[in-house]
Amino acid sequence: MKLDLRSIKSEAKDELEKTPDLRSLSEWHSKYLGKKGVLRSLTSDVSGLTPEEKKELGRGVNELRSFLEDIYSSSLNSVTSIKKDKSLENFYKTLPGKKPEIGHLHLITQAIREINEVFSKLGFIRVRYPEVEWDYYSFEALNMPKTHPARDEWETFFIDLPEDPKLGKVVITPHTSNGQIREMLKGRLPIRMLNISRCGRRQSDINHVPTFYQFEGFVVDKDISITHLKGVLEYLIYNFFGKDTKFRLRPYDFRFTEPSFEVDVTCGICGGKGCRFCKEGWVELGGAGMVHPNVLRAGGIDPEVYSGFAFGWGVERVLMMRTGLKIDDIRYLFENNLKFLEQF
Ligand code: FA5
Repeated sequence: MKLDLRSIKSEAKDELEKTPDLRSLSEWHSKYLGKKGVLRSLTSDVSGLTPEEKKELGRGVNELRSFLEDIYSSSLNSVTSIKKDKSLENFYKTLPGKKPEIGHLHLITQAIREINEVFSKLGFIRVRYPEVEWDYYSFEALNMPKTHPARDEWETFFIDLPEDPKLGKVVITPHTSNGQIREMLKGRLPIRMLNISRCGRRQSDINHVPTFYQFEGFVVDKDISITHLKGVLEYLIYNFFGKDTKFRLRPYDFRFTEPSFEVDVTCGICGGKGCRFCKEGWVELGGAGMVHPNVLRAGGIDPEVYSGFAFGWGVERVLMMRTGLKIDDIRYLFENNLKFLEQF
């Protein structure tokens, strides 16, 4: 038995010296020290031994176990420390680290925040109304009955949901003017509303995208006149584009305002010379006008006592016309291409 233990000891030691890595070390450990290992097998059947022989075997096996455990743990240490050293081989202490990339707000979010700030100085309060809306709020209550040809111009996305007998179909709101009706129905006067929202239309070209943002200003009070509207529009243009920017009001026909205008500014991409985006030097930012009496009535307000003005402009167009940002295709703002967005 003594001989047996001695040969196991030297065999195990030789084998351990040939274990280069963690995997073979662990195999060695199971072979000698594991539950079904060599040491266990030595004491598995001691029935034929005298008490004296059992004692001697027990002592010998314990000594061998502590020897094997010692050499195992020092081999384990040297294998893992070799590993550590290897990982340090390519580590240059003086090499500058890589900075984590930090993103920034999307250009449109930045523009929305800025628009909100400019308006808040005039006392406008930002509100949010549904982007998925009933036909009634987007068209019908805005003096645009179902059969009116003007409704075709909006190229609306209709949602495949059951119609409501009173409110009609479900649509992706094609403009922020739905907010006019919803704001009036709250029953609080006077109104100074700023509704910024995502809108949708079946359009895509150099100056139209299917998903875009509008901001709608809506004021209702006693004695509101067109001079108030003009004053606010001027304030906006000078704040967004600077005092030298030229703008013009073109008469237009919106069903919910009377009189109505479209507002153009000189193109910020070409400085008004004419380019692929503006064609003739002017860019339309949005519509404006005095609130139609029928719209006030739909909102439960007496047009004999109150009057108001409204305007709805495209956030993307305003952003594009700011001098310095030579973005000449609105679709860039919508595509989320990082190579484009990282430039700003
Ligand atoms: C309207 O949407 C009216 N609701 C504006 C209004 C409000 C008039 C209140 C009177 C009173 P229009 O369809 O012209 O009007 O759109 C206004 C602006 O939204 C456009 O000038 C443009 O800046 C932006 N816009 C419209 N469609 C798109 C589109 N598909 N992609 C990007 N911007 C768009």
